[in-house]
Amino acid sequence: MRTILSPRHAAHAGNVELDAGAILPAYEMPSRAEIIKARVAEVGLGPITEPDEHELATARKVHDPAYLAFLPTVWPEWEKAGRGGTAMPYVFPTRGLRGDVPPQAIEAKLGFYAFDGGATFVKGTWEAIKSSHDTALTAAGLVRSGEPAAFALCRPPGHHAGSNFMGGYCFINNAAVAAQSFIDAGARRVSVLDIDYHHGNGTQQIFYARADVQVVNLHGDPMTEYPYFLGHADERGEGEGHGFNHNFPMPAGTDWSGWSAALDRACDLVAGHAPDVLIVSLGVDTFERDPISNFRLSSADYPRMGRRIAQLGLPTLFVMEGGYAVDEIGINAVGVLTGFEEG
Ligand code: OKP
Ligand code: ZN
Repeated sequence: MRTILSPRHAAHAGNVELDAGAILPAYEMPSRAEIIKARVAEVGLGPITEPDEHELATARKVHDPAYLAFLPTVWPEWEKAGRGGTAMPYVFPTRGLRGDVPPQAIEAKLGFYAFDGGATFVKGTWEAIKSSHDTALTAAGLVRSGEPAAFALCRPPGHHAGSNFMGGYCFINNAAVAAQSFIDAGARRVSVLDIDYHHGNGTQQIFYARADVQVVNLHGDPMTEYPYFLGHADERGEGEGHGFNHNFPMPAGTDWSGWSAALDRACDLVAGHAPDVLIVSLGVDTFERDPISNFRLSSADYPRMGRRIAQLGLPTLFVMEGGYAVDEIGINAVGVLTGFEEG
């Protein structure tokens, strides 16, 4: 299968994050994408090409246009306010505050459009966000034009970004934009299977009231795992979307036996939806040595995962999400794809 990757992802670099009492280099770093790219080349998965530029028109159907318009203004406004370093949200309109009045100060706008401090900006962040969005849409175009599968090597990731908020290293929800692009091109049903360690709260929120895009999530139990405030098993969708959202929260320490049982159930749900296309939100932070996660999958499990997904027999778009064990991220992410191709 073809891999789409933009060199512009690397403009999002040098940012820091708050982590357990310290300010550290962000875990979501450029080497992640470069190491996956090198592994794609090493195993000969297929050609690696750059994305085409895409308008934000499709993104405006899954994100608030005012939110999308805010993203490119962050760094210029931050600089204009005399600041440098990393622009980061730190004050939020939680319960008891006004969440309905967009403020003017840049530090206030950052919090207005965020649910955590993990969506950080440096000078090149918007360029990288846009390139990641373009990557998802270009790879989706390959699948639309008949490729059985494609790999959108997106960076930054997207699954925590909702209709009008960023968070968890995510800004534009690349998988959601891709899903919308398939619907716009005539797909009647799409499934998003999110196998990142963290619940894809943004994807769930965007499609929660919709029956056309089914969202199935396998993840660490939000009682103890980020993003904490969404991802429970009783969240089934609302209105027309009721029954089209499925969560499989699992305890810390889950290994292949528990995880693969959930994957089997998730795949049965996807098959039941009979989608025209499957989008896999591919995170490999389920790995036993991931520095911020608590599952126990081994490198040998990733090809198994790919083979199970291939059994669905669906046109499939893989969209890169998380994975922070950088040394093994190439082996693990590409392992899913080679397993898929072996079927
Ligand atoms: C993004 B994706 C470390 C704690 C975790 C946010 C995790 C975001 C994960 N500072 N903070 O789903 O892989
Ligand atoms: Zn994750």
